[in-house]
Amino acid sequence: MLEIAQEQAQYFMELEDKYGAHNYHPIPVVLSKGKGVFVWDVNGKRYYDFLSAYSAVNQGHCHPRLVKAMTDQVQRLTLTSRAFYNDRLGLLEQKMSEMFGFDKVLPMNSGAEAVETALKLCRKWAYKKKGLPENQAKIIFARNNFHGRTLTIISASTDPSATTNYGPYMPGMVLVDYNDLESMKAALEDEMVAGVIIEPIQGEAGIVVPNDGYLKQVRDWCKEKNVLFIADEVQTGIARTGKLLAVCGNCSCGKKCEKDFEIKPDVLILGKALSGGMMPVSAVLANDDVMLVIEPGTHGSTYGGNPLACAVALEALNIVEDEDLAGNAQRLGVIFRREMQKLVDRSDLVVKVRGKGLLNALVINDSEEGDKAWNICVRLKENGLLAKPTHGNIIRFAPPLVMTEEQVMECCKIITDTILSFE
Ligand code: IF1
Repeated sequence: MLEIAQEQAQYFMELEDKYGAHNYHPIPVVLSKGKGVFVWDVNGKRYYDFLSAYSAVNQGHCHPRLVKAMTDQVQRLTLTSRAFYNDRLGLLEQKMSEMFGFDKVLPMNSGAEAVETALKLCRKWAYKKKGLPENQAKIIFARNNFHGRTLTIISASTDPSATTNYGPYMPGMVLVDYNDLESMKAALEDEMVAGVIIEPIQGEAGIVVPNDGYLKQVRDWCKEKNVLFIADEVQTGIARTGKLLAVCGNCSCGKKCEKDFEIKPDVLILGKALSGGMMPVSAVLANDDVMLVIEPGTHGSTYGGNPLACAVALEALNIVEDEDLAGNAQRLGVIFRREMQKLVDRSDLVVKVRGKGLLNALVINDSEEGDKAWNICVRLKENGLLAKPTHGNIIRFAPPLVMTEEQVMECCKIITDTILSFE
């Protein structure tokens, strides 16, 4: 039995290897079904999903309300292009405007496209409003950033695996150290700076949470210097960090509450969980003084704002509110880090747990081998829990936000037992 099962998984892995580009190195598991916090492989083995497709499936796999919204809409109208109006786009824009507190919404598809859109918006604003000379605008990025895979975006990447042999690169990018106010202050002295783009928590860098007050200070300096503060919340947004947005204040209500935005960005970028894992839906939000610098015909996308995407995204956001996913992420995140701290105290293999809400990471001590985190993830898989290493020795833990306390406790036990089994 077991042999047949392994053969079946092997078949699909070899198929991808033979016919697919080799741009990934996946954990050896072949998934075929998902429901809530669980996924199943082709042999019917069940796993807790602690990646959530990099935080795209915050609402849980195949949420019944999303399945319904999608199947209803897919039978009515899916794509019109933006050459015409449709009866879903305005409803989503209104919902997002009210929920996140911005005048306007510009819909795109992938996260990278939304980041590109925000960068274009920033440059255009710099020329039309700030009065910078033509082609001189610069945008500040933090080192170890991850904003996507396009040529423009990787031009600001400091990760050689993202950039090597992909040049020439886009000019106009300035790099500063993340979480370092000194280098940010110095960079903002350049009068050609139009914007600062930042992840409120750096994801790919290994769930790096900045010091309290860092983002607020950067935000204040941006205002002072008439520079746009652009928050890339593609990964941190939509309840993941225990708040509707990572830049919110301490409230966990998951609803619009402008007074509780610790900092309000000039430009907000969302993606991933905006569709709850159904399809690529992303968006850029800004107020009129910024967004209206883009005129008809100067930016767009065939699929951006399509009625299917809008119907799905509208329901995905309603679920976040109705099920208080922000509150749940906040509550369960505290429990997860408490339990993992016990493991850190017990095991020499784990150096640290860090994160916010249900976006957390364990830092593995891999001074001898270098592939410890990978081996731990493979054994976690065998023990029924899927996670992925990032940056060699860091394991990211980001389950769907529809988890229960009982399930979190069970998962903490799986992680603890698995790591202790290495000693
Ligand atoms: C891959 C990481 C996560 C993002 C932020 C924009 C985008 C992303 C903050 C682009 C995308 C992804 C893409 C995914 C791996 C992944 C990732 F490990 F690389 F860092 F989530 F943590 N801004 N992040 O995190 O969005 O165009 O992909 O829709 O396989 O490249 P996208």
